[in-house]
Amino acid sequence: MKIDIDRLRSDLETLRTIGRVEETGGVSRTSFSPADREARRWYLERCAEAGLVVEVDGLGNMVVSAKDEPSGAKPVWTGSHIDSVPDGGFLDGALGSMAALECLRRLTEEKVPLSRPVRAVVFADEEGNYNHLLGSTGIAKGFDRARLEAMTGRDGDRLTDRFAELGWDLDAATRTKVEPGEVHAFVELHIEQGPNLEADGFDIGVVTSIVGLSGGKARFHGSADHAGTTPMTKRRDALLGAAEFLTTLPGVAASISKDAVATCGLIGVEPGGANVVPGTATVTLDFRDPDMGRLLALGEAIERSAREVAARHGLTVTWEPDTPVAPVPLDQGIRETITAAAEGFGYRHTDIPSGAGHDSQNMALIAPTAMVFVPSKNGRSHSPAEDTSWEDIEKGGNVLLATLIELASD
Ligand code: HGY
Ligand code: MN
Ligand code: MN
Ligand code: MN
Repeated sequence: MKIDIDRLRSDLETLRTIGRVEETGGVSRTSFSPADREARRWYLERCAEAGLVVEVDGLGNMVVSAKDEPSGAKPVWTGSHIDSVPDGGFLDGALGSMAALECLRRLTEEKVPLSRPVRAVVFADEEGNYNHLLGSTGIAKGFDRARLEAMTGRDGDRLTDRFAELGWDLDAATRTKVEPGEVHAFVELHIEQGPNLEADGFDIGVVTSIVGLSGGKARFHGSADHAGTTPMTKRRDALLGAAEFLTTLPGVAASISKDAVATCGLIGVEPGGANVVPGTATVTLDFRDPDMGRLLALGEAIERSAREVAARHGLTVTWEPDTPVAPVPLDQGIRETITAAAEGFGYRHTDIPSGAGHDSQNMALIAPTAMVFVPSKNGRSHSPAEDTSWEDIEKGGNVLLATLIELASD
């Protein structure tokens, strides 16, 4: 049995128009933005058209079921996210979300006899406008009210204000946790977002493990002063300190491991005027390593470097760490099921680790979890240049469908 690639393609091409950036051809659907909300409404309509039932939890995670699903047995979940980074690509998350829906439609229309329900899921705020992997963290670990109230987005807006606009109840957002054992298995289809599958001519990647990731904000505090009258020797320029700190990051990462990476993707300067010496500079950090011990060491080394540089510049620094998301090995049994599915179709496959973060690493905390990758053209992602051939998308969808049938048949 195969997916309907024309229908999946049409869905992906329609979703691509929601939040489309005309100048670049990219997609801006940061979570809970007007574009993301429109995409959610569109997704709900697609589910309704297919006669499927959607449950939305307090964080906006959407879980889709068939009306006449088998009762009693724990469900198999599959899915991804439809939010995007600013000016990102049209496949990151969208592929796994729409392929999940396509698989559920195929299983329903073919009335495939299964012993377990298969459910399609769309996780909220995977890209971390407010919190990296927000929705799946809510499912795997849950959030308390204080954590949610403290969350701000890239525009400095508060998550609680977004929820108020949507009419969503913050208490419900603290009740999203799913207990281990409630989900029988989870599988996510995703683009590789790196160059390896394409370079080596593979159709399918069977993901072995997902990188550990963490982050935080370093806030440098100096003194806001007049840009014309304050001598260079008398300044406490917060941005100069932050800038020097950022130049230490490649060395700090290299001191931890060859796989460690650290990125600053957002800088905020206050008060923020061309003729004002910056009083405060805030830099975001995203850092990753495949090993948990090294990930924690990387966070400590980054904080140490920020403090050393701040001291040299006569600044103080406050470090606001994110909660680290541990690296996870993916489930051996499901990996074998995916491999067998790829072989059944005659697709070239290989085992591959993931350097990107995914909701799967949270799902792995509560259910046996695995991932299927398809090649990314030139390895590009988090960019409008992100692309994958429709042939490869079809292959990924077929492998996902065969894997779900197998997992829901035991
Ligand atoms: O940032 C990431 O790794 C992912 O795309 N959320
Ligand atoms: Mn992404
Ligand atoms: Mn993604
Ligand atoms: Mn003046």
